[in-house]
Amino acid sequence: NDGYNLWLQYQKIESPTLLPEYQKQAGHIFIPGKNATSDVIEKELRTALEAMLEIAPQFTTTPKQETTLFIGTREQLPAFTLKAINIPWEKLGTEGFSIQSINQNSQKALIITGNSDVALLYGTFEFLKLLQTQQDISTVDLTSIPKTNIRVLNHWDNPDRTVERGYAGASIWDWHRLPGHVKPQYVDYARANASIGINGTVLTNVNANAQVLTPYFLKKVATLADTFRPYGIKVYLTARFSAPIEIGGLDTADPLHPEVQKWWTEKVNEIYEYVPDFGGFLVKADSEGQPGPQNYDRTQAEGANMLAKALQPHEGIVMWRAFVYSNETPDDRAKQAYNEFKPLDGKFEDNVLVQVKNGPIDFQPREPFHPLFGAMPETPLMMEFQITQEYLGQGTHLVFLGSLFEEVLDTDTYAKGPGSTVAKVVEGSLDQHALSGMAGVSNIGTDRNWTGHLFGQANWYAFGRLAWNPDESAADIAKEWLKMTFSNDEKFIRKGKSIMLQSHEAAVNYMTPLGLHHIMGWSHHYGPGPWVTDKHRDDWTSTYYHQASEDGIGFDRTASGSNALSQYAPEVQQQYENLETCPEKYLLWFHHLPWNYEMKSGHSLWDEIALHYQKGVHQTEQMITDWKSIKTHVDDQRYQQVLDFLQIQHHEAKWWRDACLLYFQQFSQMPLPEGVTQPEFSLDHYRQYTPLFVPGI
Ligand code: BDP
Repeated sequence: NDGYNLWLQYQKIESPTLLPEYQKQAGHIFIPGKNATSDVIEKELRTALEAMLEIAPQFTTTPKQETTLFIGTREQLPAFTLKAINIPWEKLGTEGFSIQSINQNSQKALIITGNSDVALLYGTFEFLKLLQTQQDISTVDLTSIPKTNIRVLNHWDNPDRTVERGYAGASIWDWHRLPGHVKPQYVDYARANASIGINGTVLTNVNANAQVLTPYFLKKVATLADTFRPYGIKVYLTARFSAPIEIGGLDTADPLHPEVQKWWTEKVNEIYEYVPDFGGFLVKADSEGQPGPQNYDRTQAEGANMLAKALQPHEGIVMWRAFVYSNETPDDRAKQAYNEFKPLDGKFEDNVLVQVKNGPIDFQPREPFHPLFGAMPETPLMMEFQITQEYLGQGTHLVFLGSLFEEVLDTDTYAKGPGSTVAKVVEGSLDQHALSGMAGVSNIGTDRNWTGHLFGQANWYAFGRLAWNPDESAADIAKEWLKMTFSNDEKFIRKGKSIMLQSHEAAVNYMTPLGLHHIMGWSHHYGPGPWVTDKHRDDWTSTYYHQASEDGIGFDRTASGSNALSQYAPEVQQQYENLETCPEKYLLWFHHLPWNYEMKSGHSLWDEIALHYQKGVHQTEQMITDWKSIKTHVDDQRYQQVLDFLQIQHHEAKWWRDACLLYFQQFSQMPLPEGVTQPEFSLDHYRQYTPLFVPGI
């Protein structure tokens, strides 16, 4: 088992009580629909039920005496089933579904229903999950409605098939052979995404050039869109702001110039000829060298609205990124996106979502939430999480991101008083937005197991589940994923969960404890680099962020420093600026403190930092012990890969600890506290060591 089947393993149900029950329930299936999506439903059921229950289910388009599973919309279900169920049809919208069991002819029947074919597909995957996780299906009554409407993967895939920050091989989009050849992997990609409710995919990198908008590519894009459509997945593309110049032959890309507007309108119309249900554009503008409206002294809203208007007749949307910052702006990088976007609240067209990274810097192991969440009530804000682990051990370290996502979503912005969580902003419920969404920067590549690290699959899974319902718990998601991917055995689940649920904290401990951030190796971001300094961009160096010197460590973002804190609601400000109430996990994000500052534990700050690094190392050791203890529940191939990677992770956790402590010790001039292992090598050794490989490729 190389992991290709992800969480859709459909392992044989061994339980002597559940197996006959499931066999009885799923043996005769009514699916009246005859279209591409109902074909997909039928195919998935055949595959899954044959593998799990060793039966070949009988399908029918007219209800029969022996039918025990009914899959249809309100219009399609037979009248006697409709009478027996109680469905909130209005609330389901187009994607929500219900599964209910009824008594019918002295036997149990299960009804899977919703208002669209795709809702039925989602319901079918949920039904299969009930079997995969070995639930009692004798009395099911569940309704599930997505809380966000745009749930998309962002592929940072380039036309040449390299993947920006990709650690699982090359891009799965084989542009060269498209549209001629549709790889079976595209279908499995769509299945996997549909099974967790993802309904869109941005095929191209935010830094991609404008070629993706030319007919040569659009033909290929159309084939992918055709492949994904039955699964309810729309395609989106990145739009390089200067495309009118680069592929349109104009001499400007000024969003207020009529020629430019005309060019985009025609380009959009052309795209819809290839892809009639094209989703829209994702745009990175005025950031890290990408062109944007600033080049013409226009605002981000003027840039976004120009594209939005071109898309409006087709009901397309614009996802306009808030990741705008510049090293030429003297202000703290953490403040720049807010400064740029906050004044534009209410100025965006209705079909624009502003896509905001979870934290104000850049996908660090831990960041406080981005201050824009809650600060732009008139604008739908879309969450951007990074599933690919750029700053989190990439394709090698086991870090379950469900915990990170949950931590951010659960945080209270206090924008409208207590309870104004980031999740509510993202769902649109806080400010009553019709449009809402979540984006995840994909970790998928051509590796047989898709994500490099097998547990990277769990991060893709967790993203989908949280995009559907941002209030879901990471622990529940971990449990579900473990059951579907490996085993339902209780001991396995207990240990597996313990590995997953401590893994994020472990990585924070051995990389960037207590609010430290951006101290990774230059450019590749793998491994420690607290010494990185004196580069062409100050805001990409480590010394900019940790500010370590003899007098202490940490970035002062209170009023005595950059005052980034002022961008949060007063309740958050007060909590974080006061050393008594600032959560220690954010301490050095907001405060610059002396090495001997006394922590709540009674330790000095220096000792506490050192002990956190040590703890992180210890946690990786524990993860290995836990994994070894569940060997018998995992097939050899997947067991060994995870074990090897855990051992590398443990080794590298020590590398992080030793390099960072030796570096910071130059300033603290304090000895390592008891319990912290003395580094094996000198600081010079660590400084000279740079990975020469591209991790994971
Ligand atoms: C940073 C990455 C860079 C991306 C950028 C972005 O280092 O490769 O292009 O984010 O989000 O994390 O645009």
